Amino acid sequence: MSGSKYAYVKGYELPDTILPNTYIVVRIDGRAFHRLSQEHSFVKPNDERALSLMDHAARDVMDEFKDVVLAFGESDEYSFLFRKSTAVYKRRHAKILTTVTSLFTSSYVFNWSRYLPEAPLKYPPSFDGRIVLYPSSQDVRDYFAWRQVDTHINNLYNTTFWALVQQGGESTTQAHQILKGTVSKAKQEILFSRFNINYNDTPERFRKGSVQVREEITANPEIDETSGKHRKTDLRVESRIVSHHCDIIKDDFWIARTHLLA
Ligand code: DGT
Ligand code: MG
Ligand code: MG
Ligand code: MG
Ligand code: MG
Repeated sequence: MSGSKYAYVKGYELPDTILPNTYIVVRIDGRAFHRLSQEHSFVKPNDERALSLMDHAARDVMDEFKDVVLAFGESDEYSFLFRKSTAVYKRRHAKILTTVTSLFTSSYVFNWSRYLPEAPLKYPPSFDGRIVLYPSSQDVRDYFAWRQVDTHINNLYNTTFWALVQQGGESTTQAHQILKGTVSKAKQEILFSRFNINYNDTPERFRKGSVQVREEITANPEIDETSGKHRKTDLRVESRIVSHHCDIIKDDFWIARTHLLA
């Protein structure tokens, strides 16, 4: 085809290579999930089935994209961190973004009925996606801290809001009014004094979001008797994806997993 007189049009396709040596974060977000969650009767404020489906789709992305070392999910969004030196798709922006977004979406649809068998899909859901580049490991840590703080703020608000409505008999307007301008402490106090709910005892999945980590494990770590070292040929580094609902703001998480930002 390249020799035809039409081939010049290929020249209109512009390169879109991402800067080298920068961390690539892909964030996808459900399009109009306010409506999707209503049309399919998601449990308020958190639907464990829908969140588990998001986690499943994220793991499918990580199974295909081995350079994704970490993913964080909350609500209808997921962020994927590629290792800094990734050469996936020669770091072509559109190729990475569109493939991750469409794979996530197709897995979400493909697995829907396993997680929400009682709520058949009424129409095809979709996700938007963006790529953000971060120059330093501190930026990456701050990015994930930003998302986890967001999880906390939204969840505390939603948990208190729906407790007021579902258990407290308040109208949604009244609940909005009660919570207007309240700080975290006041919301926790409402939960405790009115509903005997200790916020810190509510599920970690809801408070902290979902963290999928690629852990590297060395298979066959046999020691050579004469040299006392691992036999190189026997060494196979394998990775597996481990799910957590843990703090990723403090240092501990990152200190225990230095390979994520290496
Ligand atoms: P967008 O992203 O601009 O297309 O619009 P939305 O509607 O997706 O808005 P967004 O992403 O800011 O907020 C997520 C929506 O999804 C929000 O309305 C609540 C809903 N949602 C997410 N997870 C759950 C859940 O577990 N339970 C319920 N009931 N709703 C959820
Ligand atoms: Mg939005
Ligand atoms: Mg959304
Ligand atoms: Mg969202
Ligand atoms: Mg092709």
